[in-house]
Amino acid sequence: MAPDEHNNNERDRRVPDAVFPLPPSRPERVWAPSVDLLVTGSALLSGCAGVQSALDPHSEQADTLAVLFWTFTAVLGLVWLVTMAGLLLALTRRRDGRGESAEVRPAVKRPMLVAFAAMLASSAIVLSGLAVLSFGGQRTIFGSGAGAALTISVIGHQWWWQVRYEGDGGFETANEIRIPVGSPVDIKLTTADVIHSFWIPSLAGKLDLIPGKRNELRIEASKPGVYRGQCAEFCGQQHAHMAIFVVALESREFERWRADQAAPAKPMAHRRGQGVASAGSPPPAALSESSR
Ligand SMILES: [Cu+2]
Repeated sequence: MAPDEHNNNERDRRVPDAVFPLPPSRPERVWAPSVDLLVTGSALLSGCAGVQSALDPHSEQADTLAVLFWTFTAVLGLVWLVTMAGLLLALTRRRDGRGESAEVRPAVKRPMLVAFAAMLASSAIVLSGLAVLSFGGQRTIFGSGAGAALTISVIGHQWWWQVRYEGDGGFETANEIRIPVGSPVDIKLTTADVIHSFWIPSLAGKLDLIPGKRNELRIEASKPGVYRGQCAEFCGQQHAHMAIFVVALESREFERWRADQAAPAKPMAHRRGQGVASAGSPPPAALSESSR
């Protein structure tokens, strides 16, 4: 008996098929592009709308940011396509085999110089255009000062938002800001501990809350509704739960709510049965208002 045959027989005795059965043969998976595309497309598109999306703007500031985003995406996407096409052309183009560089061939040198100058000029034009657009957008996004209908202080804490309505009859809320629709509101941002970042994607860009400093942001909702925000700077273990809701109300409804908040607190007996709001969950009253 040959040595290999002996070894095979030994292995067969030690490893019977009953102990290690062969896996059943599986039918080859057929790629279903329609299902895959549907799932991927749905996942991508779900990020383009909703209560927390920079691509679903509901204010002038967020509109400006969305326009900047789509303009940059379109222009830079086009630049990428042209660059890839040029690269592909350079890789696949046949050389004449003489091995001479462009510098020693006058017939090639001039077109190369023209192409180089065109690329340099187009890069300068594209970058300058995007820079002008970007700086122009900042004037809208960070415009503040005269004309604000309301000033609110927001103080970041680990891990909640303290909201203080300034002026006569001032009051405080937690994790919820109510504003009148169509009126500019200035928000002063400070922090009581570490760096946080205030971001309501549907209403404005993000702005950091930095210890020892005060930043200001203007928001103006163009439509009533509830807009979710999120701390956008990692600030500790519960950072992911540090949410805030902006509730945009019609002017009359806002004034009624504001007067109610500024009034002396009612005895607890009248408030029995009402829940306590916490960071990460939308205000029940606000949601019922928005679903009307
Ligand atoms: Cu945070």
